[in-house]
Amino acid sequence: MSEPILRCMKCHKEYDASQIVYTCTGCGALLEVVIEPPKVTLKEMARRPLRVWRYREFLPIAKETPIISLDEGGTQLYRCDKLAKWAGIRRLYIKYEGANPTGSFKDRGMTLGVTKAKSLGSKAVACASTGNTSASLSAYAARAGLTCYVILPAGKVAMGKLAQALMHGAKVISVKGNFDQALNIVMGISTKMGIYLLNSINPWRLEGQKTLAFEVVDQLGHVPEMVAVPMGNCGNISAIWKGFKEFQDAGITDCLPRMYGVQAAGSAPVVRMLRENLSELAPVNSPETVATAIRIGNPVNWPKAVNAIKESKGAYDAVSDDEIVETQRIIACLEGIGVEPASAASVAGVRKAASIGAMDADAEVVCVCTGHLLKDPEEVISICGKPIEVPPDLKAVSEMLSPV
Ligand code: AN7
Repeated sequence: MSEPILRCMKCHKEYDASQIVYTCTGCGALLEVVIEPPKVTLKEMARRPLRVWRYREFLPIAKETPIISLDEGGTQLYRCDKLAKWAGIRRLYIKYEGANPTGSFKDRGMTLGVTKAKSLGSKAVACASTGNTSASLSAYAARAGLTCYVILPAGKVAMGKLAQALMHGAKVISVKGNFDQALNIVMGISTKMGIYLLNSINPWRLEGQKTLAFEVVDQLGHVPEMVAVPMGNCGNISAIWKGFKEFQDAGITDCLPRMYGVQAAGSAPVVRMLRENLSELAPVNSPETVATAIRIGNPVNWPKAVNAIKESKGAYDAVSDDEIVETQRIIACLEGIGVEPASAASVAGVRKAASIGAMDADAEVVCVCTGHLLKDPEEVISICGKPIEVPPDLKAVSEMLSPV
């Protein structure tokens, strides 16, 4: 089997796997990992537990490399009949990425990315983050014994995520700017200071994230018609699409889903680009949304996401903060599944598409719910309010209850 390589999406320049490079040194475009489709069946891989590393033949890490892992992946795929009815479609599943070790899908990427960093001999890793990337990277860096630097947009990172980065021992630096500015800074620093960069511009990280597609095929027993994904920096939708394509290339599946990318209305440059048929992304300079995870105005992976949506004959839309918050609450109350606001965007997008006739009522959709409810407790209190306080006696409490 040939070794995995990196290839430029635009000029096709190739790099071998030992080079530390994030974008094409020739033309500046994004790089993609290219692997030879492995000859392995689902059944053979099913001897291993349902986790990211079940699919190791598809993961571009040499067999002898020590893996840095927290047993990520293997997240639940919940069938949600009440939610499907609410959204106006036949069948809806939630792929619950909040069940990962640090509470988001980022862990799938970080097991790959930090394993790679360690195998390349890096001593320090860094990222800019709206929160979850930093929470995940700091945990995996701790496990690997690497120094970790995270650059955050000041005041715009949910408390749970910040708590994680701090407790796992990362050096946390807040900049008085937004995520896009933080990412520019960390990209400059990592090249200059030899610190390994683990934002989703790093194509190795996305290799871990593609396993979500593999798991869905394993859990559902077939390829779903549509996969709805919230988009921020646009790495995840690209990675998931790559996963579905690789399963098809390897002969494991014989069809592909449509990819549905959903952004928050105040932070929707990719949706605007596609809607207005622009040839380049027009960044949003001051992105705003309650879903701080996807408060990103200049997503670096937009070319990959646009490819995923176009190649899959998929769809795209933006949802308002009100729709996001309402959907988050509905998912929690109807199905018992706690997700953070950005995660609810995928389900809100499905409901919107069904209501305007952009999605077949007969569709079967997998919604990727990317992060856990507990990530952003302040948002919860701001929408649900604080609990009612009463004196500590039976009468006062029973007055609050309705008789059954
Ligand atoms: C819960 O942590 O970008 O489109 O710096 O945390 O792959 O960026 C988070 C992104 C969706 C968007 N849902 O994924 C970060 C960061 C949640 C997220 C996204 C994020 P991408």
